[in-house]
Amino acid sequence: MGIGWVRPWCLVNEAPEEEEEGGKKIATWAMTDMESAIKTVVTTFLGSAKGKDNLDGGSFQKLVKKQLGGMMENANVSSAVKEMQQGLDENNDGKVSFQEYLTLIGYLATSLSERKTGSNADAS
Ligand SMILES: [Ca+2]
Repeated sequence: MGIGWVRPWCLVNEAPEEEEEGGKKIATWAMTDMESAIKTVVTTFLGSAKGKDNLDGGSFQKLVKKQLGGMMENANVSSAVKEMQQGLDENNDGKVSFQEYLTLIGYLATSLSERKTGSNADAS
C-alpha cells in the first residue's frame, strides 16, 4: 500500500528559500502553521535518524523523551517507550521507519483531536 496517488498534488515548493535583503535573511514565502508543523515532523525524524532510514532503539528513546514528554505519558520511562516502539514496529526489524513514526504521530493527533472534541470513549 503506497501513497503514490497523492503525489500529483504534493510539494510544489518544499520549503521557502532564504534571500538576503539588506543584510537580513528573509524567506521567499511564509510557511503556514500547518506547513511548519509538517516540516517539523519530517526534520525531527531525519535529525534523529542521523542520515539513516530508521530510528534505532536509542534514537527513538531520545526523540520521544526530548520532543514528546509534554504530550505523552511515560515519555521518559525507558521501558514504556521500548514497549511503544515494539508496538509501532510493524515489520519487526527492531527499528522505527518513517512510516512507523507517522503511525505514532497519527495516534497522537487522533488522541489530541478526541480530547478536544470530547469524543473520547472514556469521556461519556
Ligand atoms: Ca520497523
